[in-house]
Amino acid sequence: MIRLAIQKSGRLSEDSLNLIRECGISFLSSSYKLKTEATNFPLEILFLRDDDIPGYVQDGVADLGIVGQNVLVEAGFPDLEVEKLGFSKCRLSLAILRSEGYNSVADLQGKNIATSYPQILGRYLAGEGVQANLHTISGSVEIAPSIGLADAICDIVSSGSTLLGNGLREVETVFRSEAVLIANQNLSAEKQELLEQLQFRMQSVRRARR
Ligand code: PRT
Ligand code: ZN
Repeated sequence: MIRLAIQKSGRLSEDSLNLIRECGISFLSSSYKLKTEATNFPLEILFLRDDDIPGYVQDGVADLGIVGQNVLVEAGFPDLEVEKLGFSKCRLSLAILRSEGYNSVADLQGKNIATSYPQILGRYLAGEGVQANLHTISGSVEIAPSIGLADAICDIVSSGSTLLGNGLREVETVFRSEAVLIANQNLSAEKQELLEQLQFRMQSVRRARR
């Protein structure tokens, strides 16, 4: 039996469940249960907060997980990725108030930037030779500039309408993300075999969708 952690409720949940079903795996799911067992494949599914998934897979509490690369890389476990899944595509971008001028990332030198992604942003800015003050906040990052809490933000963007609605404009793409399958790095031979079967089915599903 192999154990897969997916997001309990959020932007990854439906596509994760659909992918498992399209792999021909059947299971009962109720919104109250935090785990379920497949009926026709030796798979147990755990439903968790997405932020907890990388750590659980790293520690072996779960063998496999489905999570956004943004969360995986921010958690510090990029090496757990085994398969790109092609959904939940988004980008992590820097944005400033629309009324502010902007030439290049060097303009952010010494500025206050609010973000939920201090690790990814810190590495990006270091690579650009820019020193800024990062303020880590866990949600509603987009409101920070308009209430004077920060000069800029770095947050997830997909359509861009949230930035627009908060008077912000995107000035740099810091990181591109999509959902990925992750795996513990010390799987038993038996679990490794189950992982390979799952990857084979996921690749077939993606080919059939194209
Ligand atoms: O409760 P839990 O901790 O499990 O969930 P969560 O609230 O932390 O995450 P959730 O469900 O919002 O997102 C899960 C994953 O979906 C993220 O980690 C990304 O990998 C991916 N994803 C894809 C997104 C978006 N698109 C997205 N648009 N995550 C967040 N957003 C936010 C964005 O920050 C903005 O505030 O949605 C808002 C709207 O975006 P626009 O640009 O379309 O307006
Ligand atoms: Zn989360």
